[in-house]
Amino acid sequence: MDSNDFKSNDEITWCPGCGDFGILNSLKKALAALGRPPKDILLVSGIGQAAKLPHYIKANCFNGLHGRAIPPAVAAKIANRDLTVIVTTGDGDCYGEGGNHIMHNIRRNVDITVIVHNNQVYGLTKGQASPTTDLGFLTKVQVHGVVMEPLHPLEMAIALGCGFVARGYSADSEHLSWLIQEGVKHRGFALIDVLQPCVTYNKKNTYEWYTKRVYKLNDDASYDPGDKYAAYRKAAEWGDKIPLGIIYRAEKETYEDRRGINKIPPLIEEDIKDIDISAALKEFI
Ligand SMILES: Cc1ncc(C[n+]2csc(CCOP(=O)(O)OP(=O)(O)O)c2C)c(N)n1
Repeated sequence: MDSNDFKSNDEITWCPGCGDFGILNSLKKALAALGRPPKDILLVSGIGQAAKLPHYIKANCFNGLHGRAIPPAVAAKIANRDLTVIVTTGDGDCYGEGGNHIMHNIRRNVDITVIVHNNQVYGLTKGQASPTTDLGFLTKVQVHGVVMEPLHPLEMAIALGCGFVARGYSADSEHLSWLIQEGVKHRGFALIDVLQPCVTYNKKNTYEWYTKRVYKLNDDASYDPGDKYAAYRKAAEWGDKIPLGIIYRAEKETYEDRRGINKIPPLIEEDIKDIDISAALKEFI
């Protein structure tokens, strides 16, 4: 398989140069390398520029409400565990409106992969501050600068017990594709936060700004992603140097293990022909 097996015919409506293109290409490469056909893949998103990504890949797609991508992804995985379920979401969608869902689904630990396109703004709605926007950043709404401290998603995920916490960069497609493959192979909830320049609304954290600072953590054999406290310190590193890679990894029991779900046939295989739904139909139609 190659990336072309996942090509969709939808017209792409992102700005030229948007970091979302790098994430799209990396995901297609990763899916090709994983070798699963489009019928076995479900991409789930909410609303935003990032959330348009599933339209641009040939696979199953569920495009729901703003901030609510994770709940249907979790439900779909539990009902049909043979699917590879991947969420593509923005920093606003995932950490803002969907903040509750990411927190508690990290705790639930269903086997899905969440890719956050972190451009540090609300791109679709024209550049307002998101939870990851830097303190003091000026926008057309935050005209005196952002007054709230930014949320640190990797530190949050490690503190919540997420078993796979990684950071990618949209301009390093080979590396991001590898991270996505590792995230999908991980059993349990995997979070991949991707640094994604927004060429229209974030003139601060540009390609130039990131490219000068990022370095690859997993090139350093002495770094142990299994050491939670070292990982927490790494996740907090931000400034002249910004680490990319698998920051924290731990094998854990999943929700499916704890509930014994893997031992019974998936919901999708249940025979529903004898279930009488006439009363429900009468009430709601
Ligand atoms: C319930 C609800 N609240 C707000 C909106 C408006 N809205 C749509 S997308 C969005 C933010 C998108 O930002 P982000 O998730 O960071 O994605 P990006 O567009 O930057 O990729 C907002 C506030 C909405 N559609 N629904």
